[in-house]
Amino acid sequence: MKFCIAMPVAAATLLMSSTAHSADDAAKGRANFVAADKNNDGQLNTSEFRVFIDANAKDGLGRAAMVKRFGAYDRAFKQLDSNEDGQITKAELAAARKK
Ligand SMILES: [Ca+2]
Ligand SMILES: [Ca+2]
Repeated sequence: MKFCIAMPVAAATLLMSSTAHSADDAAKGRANFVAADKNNDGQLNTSEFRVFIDANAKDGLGRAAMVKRFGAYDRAFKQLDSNEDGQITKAELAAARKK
């Protein structure tokens, strides 16, 4: 398989963009978010984000499997964390989905 170096970045950008193809996938994504949010603050920190990506990868959501394969968690996190507070909110995920 051939992947260019820019792939992880593209994967991060597209991480959530293709998850809304069906209501079912969107529901899975939301469930994975809640499950990954271990401290129940409605946001994902970097370690919770890894759990979220792994769960999405397992469900075949978006490009999560690609982020996982490339180990591009940090890069994906930085792209999604638009206010750079080290937490990813549902709003930030939703915003990324619209890009
Ligand atoms: Ca959290
Ligand atoms: Ca944030």
